[in-house]
Order: sequence, then C-alpha cells, then structure tokens
Amino acid sequence: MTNQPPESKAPKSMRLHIGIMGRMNVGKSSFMNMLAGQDVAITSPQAGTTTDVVEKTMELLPIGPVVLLDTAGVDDASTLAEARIEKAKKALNRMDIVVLVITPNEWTDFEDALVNAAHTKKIPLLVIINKTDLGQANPNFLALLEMKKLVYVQGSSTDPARTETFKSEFKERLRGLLPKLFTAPPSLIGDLLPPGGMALLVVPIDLGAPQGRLIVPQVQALRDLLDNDASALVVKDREYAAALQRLKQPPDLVVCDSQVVARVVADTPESIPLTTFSILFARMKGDLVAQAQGAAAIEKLQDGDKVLMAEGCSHHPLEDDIGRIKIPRWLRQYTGHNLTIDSCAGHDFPDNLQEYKLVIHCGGCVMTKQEMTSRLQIAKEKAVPITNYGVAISALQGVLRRALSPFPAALAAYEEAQKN
Ligand SMILES: Nc1nc2c(ncn2[C@@H]2O[C@H](COP(=O)(O)OP(=O)(O)OP(=O)(O)O)[C@@H](O)[C@H]2O)c(=O)[nH]1
Ligand SMILES: [Mg+2]
Repeated sequence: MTNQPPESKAPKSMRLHIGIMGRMNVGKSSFMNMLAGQDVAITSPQAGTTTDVVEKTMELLPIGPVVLLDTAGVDDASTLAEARIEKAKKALNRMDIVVLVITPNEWTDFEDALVNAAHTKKIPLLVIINKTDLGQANPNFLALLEMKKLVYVQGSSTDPARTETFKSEFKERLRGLLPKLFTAPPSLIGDLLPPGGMALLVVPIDLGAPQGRLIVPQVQALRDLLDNDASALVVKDREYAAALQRLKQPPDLVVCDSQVVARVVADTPESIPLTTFSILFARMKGDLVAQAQGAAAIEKLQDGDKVLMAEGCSHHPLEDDIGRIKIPRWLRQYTGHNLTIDSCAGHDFPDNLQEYKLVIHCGGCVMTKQEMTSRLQIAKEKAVPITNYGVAISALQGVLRRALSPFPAALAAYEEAQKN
C-alpha cells in the first residue's frame, strides 16, 4: 500500500484521455473545472484564455482513471484559418474520446470539421451544449444534432445548483460511447487487407518447434484473415519465391518470420506491402509507432553504450536464443561498436533504466496489452527509446523501412526519429 491518492497510480497511457475541444469562450475550461471539482484551468470572459493544453488526471467514477485535456479554443469560423483546424485535428491524436463543447444554437464549419476528423480517426465524440442557463437550445437545433447522429448533453458549467445533474448525465452518455473503445479487439492483420484480399504467409521451416510456439502466431493470423473475409496462402520460406511466381495476381500483403525477412524482401517486388509476424504482434500488443521510433536509436549507439534486452516472462528458451544471443550479436555487428548488452526478465524493469540508450523488448506473448503499454510508458517517462525484437531484427537486417511499409504512421515516426 502507498499513500498516493488513487489517481496517481495508473500510468497516463492506461487512462482514458478525454479531449475537451471547441470554439473560443464556449466554456471548455469551465467544463473541465466542473468535472474536476476544482479550478484547474483559468477561465475568463476573454476569448483565447487557454493557450496550451491543460491536463488534469483524475478518477472519474464510475468510469475510472482519466486524463482531461483542456485545449485552446479555435477562432470563430469566419476567421478560421486552415492551420487552426489542422492543429485541432492533430490534438485528436492524443485523445481516446472527444468532448466537443458548444453553446446553444451555434454550429459552425469548425464543429463539422472536428466531427468529421474524429469520425475519420474513429474517435468517439460527445457534444456538450454548455451555457444553457443563458438560453436553451431550440428544438430545430437539437433536431440538427440528431440528424448528424451526435450524442449530446445539455447543461451549465457555472451554475452550482445544476452541476451534479450535468456531471452525471455527462458520465452516463460517456459510458454509452465507451464500449466502442474497449470492446473492439485490436486487429492483428485483417484490417490491412481489402475484403476478399489475399495474404501470403511465409513461415519458418522448423514448424515442429516445441509446444507449437511458432505456430500460434500463424494460426492467429489465419483466423483474423478469415474473420475479415480475406484468404491466405501459407508457404515455407524455401518455397516462397516459386509460390509468388505462380500467383496470377500479387498478394495484398506478404507476412514472414522476422528471421527470414532479408531473404523474403529480396524475393518480393517493391510494390507488394510486406511485414513480419512480430511487427504485426508489436502493433496489436504495444505501440508500433513508439517502437518504430525507438528503433532509430540503433543508428546512434556508440562505444560503451548500454542496451537492455527485456523479456516479459522469466523462462522462454526460444526467445532467449533470439534475445540473448542472436540480437546482441547482430547489434554488435551492425553498429560495429563495443556495447554493453544486459538482459532482464519478468515483470519489472531494472531501477537503472535511464542508464540505457535503448531497450529492446520481446514480443510480450505472455503479457497483456496493458502491461506492455505501461512498460512503454515507463520507458517514455525516463526518455529511453524502446523497440521490440521484431522491429529490431528488421532494422538490423537493413529492411525496416520495407517491413514498416504497410504502416505509414510508424514508418514516418521512424524516419523522423532518424533525422533527429
Ligand atoms: N453563464 C454561463 N457562463 C459560462 C458557462 N461556462 C462558462 N461560462 C463563462 O464563459 C466564459 C468563458 O469560459 P471559459 O471556460 O474560459 O471558456 P473556454 O472555452 O475555455 O475559452 P478559451 O480558453 O478562451 O477558448 C467565462 O466567463 C465563463 O465564466 C456556463 O455554463 N454558463
Ligand atoms: Mg479555456
């Protein structure tokens, strides 16, 4: 037990990030203060009071740990610069849900643009009609929101007599939108292909590996493809080139085992998207963008730098071989530097994490997504780049750009991090 208040226990990344957005002066900061039950953000009748994002971590019962993000208001639509909308859209990337604050009977192009952007990014959106103490929304206006299929709550952030009702209605509506966030299982591969598409899976030769360890990822990929109305062709790496040639149409995606990725890349035309099983799992289990970014640190390693090989479980002979012998060897060969490579296993990172220039994590097959996410978060807080076995192997084989080709955001993050 610790003395910490409950809200400081959960790492930020596991909290529901609620972004409060809207035009200037609609009462975003007042709404946030009302939810927080304290004056977290400055409010004023002056438009443009909030200039930078104000964050408040709190326990929003019964929903759980959340981060409220109060954003700078956007100009009235008439003077709305394109750049402002772009900035607002960018801010969406940090949010799990958007709360769009408006005032009664005012709906501009900005609101439409934000609703569309949230829709495109598949971020649920809840409309708050604020300042109803000054005047109610008229029936036509509410009908317009309903026509746009928007969920809304009405109330006043500054009227103490009505805050409790406002808050509880807000939480109820919010909960109604949440299942979409939590019930949709992350896709392994199915979302990367069009319906009716075909994936070519290149599996390692030693299919008879103990306890089916090498088989599970392929079975999961097959199932996910079938669930998404796609088909698959499975070949061993030796038969890959011939199988590819026999196809009348190129596959929509090639997925191979990390350890044969260099050869498979060599045999695959540039126009065919290609990745590895471990990159697919990294995406499903962790945060591929962060891990692609982390891989850029490989290029910057110097003599004497420390690298940590981290495993989620304490006993895993097969990955031991990759994590303790192969990757360290490739890493030394690739960088040409004298590195200190440590390893850790189990549920905790070592206390001296900040001494490392890079953490290379296993695929986390025995870890939950939350566990992986919180580890990524710890590394982020200590400013230590983190990547994973699969991403690192492709980088060390010199084919990471190619293996990230189906994931534009991760590829961009990797290229950007290489420049810095
Ligand atoms: N009457 C009334 N006034 C409100 C309400 N909510 C906010 N206000 C007032 O509206 C003004 C603007 O509120 P803020 O919370 O600063 O608005 P904001 O959207 O954060 O503004 P920017 O940060 O400038 O974009 C302040 O004077 C608030 O007191 C409400 O529900 N009713
Ligand atoms: Mg504000």
